[in-house]
Amino acid sequence: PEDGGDDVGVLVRTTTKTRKPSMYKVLMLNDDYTPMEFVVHVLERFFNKTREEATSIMLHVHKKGVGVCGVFTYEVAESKVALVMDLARQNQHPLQCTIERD
Ligand code: TYC
Repeated sequence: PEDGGDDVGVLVRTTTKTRKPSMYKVLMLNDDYTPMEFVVHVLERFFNKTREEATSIMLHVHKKGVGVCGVFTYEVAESKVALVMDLARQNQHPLQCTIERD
């Protein structure tokens, strides 16, 4: 090369590496004792469902044994499960809620 060709180059990254977080389903489990109205209330309060959506999910869980309340990042999913389980315990209902990798 005309100039001697011994330039030292520096690569500069122009984009930022980001990683999409893994998502987790919050699952509601059926049981024989928790009142239907309590489950509907939980779905409205913690999962921002309308009364109609909440009723539909609750009935699905009641019939099939398990249903999805929503899909969240791990920390949000764990936090929602804790809130649901705390309220259920306070009201002496055996309602169970868990998370599963989406
Ligand atoms: N099976 C309960 C009943 O008959 C209702 C119920 C629905 C409980 C959904 C839990 O996640 C649940 N009272």
